[in-house]
Amino acid sequence: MKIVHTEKHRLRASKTELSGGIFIEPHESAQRVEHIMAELSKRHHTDIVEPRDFGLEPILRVHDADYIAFLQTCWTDWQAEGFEGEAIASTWPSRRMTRDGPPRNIDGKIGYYCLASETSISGGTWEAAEAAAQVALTGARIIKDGARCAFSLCRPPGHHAAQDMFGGYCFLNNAAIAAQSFRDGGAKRVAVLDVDFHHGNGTQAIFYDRADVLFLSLHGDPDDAFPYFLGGADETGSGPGEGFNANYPLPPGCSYSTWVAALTEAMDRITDYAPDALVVSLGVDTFERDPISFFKLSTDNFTDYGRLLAGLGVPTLFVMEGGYAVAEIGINTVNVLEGFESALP
Ligand code: 6XA
Ligand code: ZN
Repeated sequence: MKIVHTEKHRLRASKTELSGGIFIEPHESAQRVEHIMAELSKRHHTDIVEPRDFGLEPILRVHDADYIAFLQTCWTDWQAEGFEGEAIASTWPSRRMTRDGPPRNIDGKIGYYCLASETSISGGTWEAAEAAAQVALTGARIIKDGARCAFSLCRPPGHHAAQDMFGGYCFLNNAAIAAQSFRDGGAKRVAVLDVDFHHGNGTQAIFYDRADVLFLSLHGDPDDAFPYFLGGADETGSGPGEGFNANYPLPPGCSYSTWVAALTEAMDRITDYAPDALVVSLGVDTFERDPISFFKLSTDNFTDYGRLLAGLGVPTLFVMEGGYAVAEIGINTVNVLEGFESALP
């Protein structure tokens, strides 16, 4: 399968993550991609292509123009304010704070566009995020041109980013941008299946009132896991999108047999929907030794569910999301891709 990759991911080189009340080295690091690339090479996956440049237009099909302008200028505005560290939100339009729209001051503005404060913005963040969106769009184009599958090795990840919000290590919603590009390229129905440990709140928000994109997510129960404030089983879509959103919240310690039972239900929904294309938000933080998650998938389980996904018989774009057990991230990711390819007819 073709793999889309760019070294521009390195421009996302934030030094800090707010975690448990202290600043730590970010879990979401360039090393993640290095390990995936090394494993791909070790297992002779050599069909690696650079992204094409589709410009901003397909990104603006998903994200608001004022949000994009904020991402482009945040770091310069933050520095101009005289702040010493990386740009981090500390004030939000929370309950009972009713003033609408972004404030002028960057310290207020960043809170307006932010959903979680672990994620800082620093020099190069916008450039890397924009490149990751092009990686996703290039993967979608490869499939539109007739390939059965492709892997967009996006970094930074995307599924927490909504129309006008960043956080959870995400800035632009790569999977949603790819799904929208399938629609704009003529696909009638597109499914997005999110197998990352965390709920894809951004993707859900983007497509929540639409019937042309079915969103399904298997994730840690939001009562126990980030992003906490979305991802319940009762969120089924709204208006014309009613019935086209499906969440499978799963408990701490979730075993592969429980997880794959939910996957099978989600896959049945996809089969009934009969999409022209499938985008898989591929996070491997479901791994048993992931440092920030609580599912119990083993390395072999990734191969197994890769095989199952091929059985859907739908052109499939894999888009990289999370996974922080760095030593095993390559093995687990490539296992999904190889499992999938091995089961193609
Ligand atoms: C830290 C949790 C961020 C989760 C990032 C992730 N507050 N999302 O892996 O899929
Ligand atoms: Zn995740």
